[in-house]
Amino acid sequence: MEQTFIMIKPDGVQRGLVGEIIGRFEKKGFTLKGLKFITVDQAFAEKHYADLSAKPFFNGLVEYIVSGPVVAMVWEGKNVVTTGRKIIGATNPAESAPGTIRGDYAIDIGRNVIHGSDAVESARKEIALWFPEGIAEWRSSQHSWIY
Ligand code: RTP
Repeated sequence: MEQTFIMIKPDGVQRGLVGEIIGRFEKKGFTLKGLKFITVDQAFAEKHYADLSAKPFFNGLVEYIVSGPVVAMVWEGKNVVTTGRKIIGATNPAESAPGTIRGDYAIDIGRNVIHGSDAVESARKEIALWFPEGIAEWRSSQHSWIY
């Protein structure tokens, strides 16, 4: 089953949006497979955003991500990468549709509340980076009928 990596960024945590954001993924029907509350250091943030290292906003982005705790999560379900990005909304909140997380709760691209993997392959890499210890096991198969 497809998995994606979702992170509530420091502004999302500080603004008290954790419950709201988790609720949206839960109510959609996706399955929570991993969750941790963590403050990362600069080297880790640079690794997570390595693909963007040449961008002019890279240093500011890293500074933002290390500025406080984030909620790192693994969500699972059919098409969860693409659908997760739809739930999150466009990168720039000025272009995110109302009803999306960024459309409802963000204004600036540099403080856009949440991250979601942009492809199955990047999700795999990000989950390995953020959850090297592995993720929780759902021992019962009873939840399979929910989805
Ligand atoms: P994310 O990785 O956080 O889900 O964002 P994304 O794929 O939608 O966007 P991406 O282009 O990968 O950019 C990653 C994050 O960098 C910040 N950003 N700032 N100041 C700027 O012009 C600018 N552009 C991007 C945003 O926080 C964006 O989510």
